[in-house]
Amino acid sequence: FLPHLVAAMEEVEETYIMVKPDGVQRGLVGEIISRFEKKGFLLKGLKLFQCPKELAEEHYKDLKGKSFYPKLIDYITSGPVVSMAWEGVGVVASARKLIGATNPLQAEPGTIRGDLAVQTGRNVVHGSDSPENGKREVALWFKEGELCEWIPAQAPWLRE
Ligand code: IDP
Ligand code: MG
Repeated sequence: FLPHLVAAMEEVEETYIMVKPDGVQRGLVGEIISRFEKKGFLLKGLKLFQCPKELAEEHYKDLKGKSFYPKLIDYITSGPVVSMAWEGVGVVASARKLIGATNPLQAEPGTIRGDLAVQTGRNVVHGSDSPENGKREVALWFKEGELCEWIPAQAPWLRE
């Protein structure tokens, strides 16, 4: 049992990260997972998954009505995605920074989109935009029993 982890419990957030179908087709799964893994966040769930239309619509319900919405649903359901749940203090905002701006041409070099993509409609990765949406999306994409509670061996070397 690691007291320093328990002490930080209140601040712990979770985020839903997804390699979109273009990232999977382009062979970027390992590269993208690796960015979060190396940063030091905790992987709690991971699966290759063909997203049904209803789930894509629920996930992107806030964007319903946008001109690009039908194409977005087609894109997300066009092939398998890699779904991930990551946990950590400040993980939501930090993951958004690692991902970079929505438009890959505006995303900074060093970010996933800045390094690996050229167009908003093919921006390779999703990350939750708030702790509330992180919880909502992890619960939406993962069933009970698909998430692991565990303490990685490196935990004492990541947080004092
Ligand atoms: P985010 O993924 O950076 O949070 P959102 O504004 O939440 O960006 O949009 C969700 C996703 O919808 C984007 O990642 C992108 O795939 C798609 N999208 C957003 N705006 C456009 C657009 O103007 N054209 C095409 N696709 C878009
Ligand atoms: Mg968003």
